[in-house]
Amino acid sequence: MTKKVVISGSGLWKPEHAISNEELVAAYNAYAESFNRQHEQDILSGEVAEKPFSSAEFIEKASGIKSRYVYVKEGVLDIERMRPVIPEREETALSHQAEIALHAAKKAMQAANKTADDIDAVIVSCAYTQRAYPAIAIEVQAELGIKGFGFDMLVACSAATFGVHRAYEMIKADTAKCVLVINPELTSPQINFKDRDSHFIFGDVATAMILETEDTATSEHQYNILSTKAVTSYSNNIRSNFGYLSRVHDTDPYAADKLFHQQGRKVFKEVCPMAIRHIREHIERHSLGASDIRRWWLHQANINMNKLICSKLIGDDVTQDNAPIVLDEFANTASAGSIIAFNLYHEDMQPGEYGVLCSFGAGYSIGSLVIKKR
Ligand code: CO8
Repeated sequence: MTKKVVISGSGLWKPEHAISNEELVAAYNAYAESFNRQHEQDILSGEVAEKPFSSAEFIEKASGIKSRYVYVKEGVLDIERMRPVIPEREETALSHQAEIALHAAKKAMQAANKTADDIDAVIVSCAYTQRAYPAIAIEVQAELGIKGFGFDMLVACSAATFGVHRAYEMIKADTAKCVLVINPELTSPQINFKDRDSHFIFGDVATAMILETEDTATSEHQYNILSTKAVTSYSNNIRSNFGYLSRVHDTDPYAADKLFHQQGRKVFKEVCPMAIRHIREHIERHSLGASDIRRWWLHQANINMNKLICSKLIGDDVTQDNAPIVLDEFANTASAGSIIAFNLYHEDMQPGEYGVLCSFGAGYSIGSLVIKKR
């Protein structure tokens, strides 16, 4: 008998610190002013490019972002530093990323009515892990007292959906019965706060989901996963060159190319049509049209991308109710955006209603799930 796999709970953890556009722009502009003053002669001779100023109005209009959460605020707005102060912890202490992963995991377990004994696999899937090994997932597994196995995986913007895909397949294949998928998106250490074009884009957050079979699920809100769909297509337009070879390249490990950087316009133009095609093909597999979908939990990178994608799929009737936006409060949280939207906007779904969860971005990568409320 084919097992029906359900999402039986989700969890969202947000840091206690937030930075508004106004605060961020004030710090960046003070930094730019100071930089330009210090390099006045080189700027005049054309050897150094003048730092342009940022604006809160531009950020909100171009991205839909008003604020972002940060794990640590100290240091980010200090123009002598422009990066958070996150002290290295002892090897025997809980790691930063495991800590935020645990916050979201516990909330998802509570929502799904699960204890550690019910879970037999942990996937930590996000844009960056703070170390290569031991896996953050295994550290989380140990902290929670879960038997079985855990592993980390990285797929940038699509890490969360691809992680849920793997959990779905593991349950289908009977290699696990109940899987905890966590997305501890600690993005702030990789943001170039000295770069006007990208300093505003990202925020920190952690999300989690529990997947299991229909026959073990007891939670109030359950969603059958009808199918998953993934595609990747190599692109250099969103990139970070920081990695374990940084030590041996003998180049500046703090250089701008070691941090997140992108060709935002190109990304916009190339990813939107890919995402529209991908979602259409996915729902058509179930003989569903856009009007059959009650809710779209889309990737949260940029409000204008979501508006464009939704208008092509749904038409004029795009609302916060059918395609929720969380960018204003959270900014782009790498892979976690669609899971945040799901977490905040799902309890009113009625049995039998369909939803689409979809991520799109770096790689390029697109991952989607068609789900149905039980
Ligand atoms: N303030 C004022 N003006 C600005 C600013 C600013 N901060 N930034 C740019 N401008 C100016 C530009 O210089 C330009 O001026 P001009 O016309 O004179 O040349 C003008 O504003 C317009 O600039 P753009 O064309 O660049 O502006 P856009 O309207 O395209 O908006 C965006 C820029 C918001 C970046 C937009 O292109 C976009 O969102 N693109 C898609 C981005 C995207 O989806 N990226 C994927 C992100 S990757 C991801 O989700 C996960 C990656 C892994 C995690 C990384 C964690 C760190």
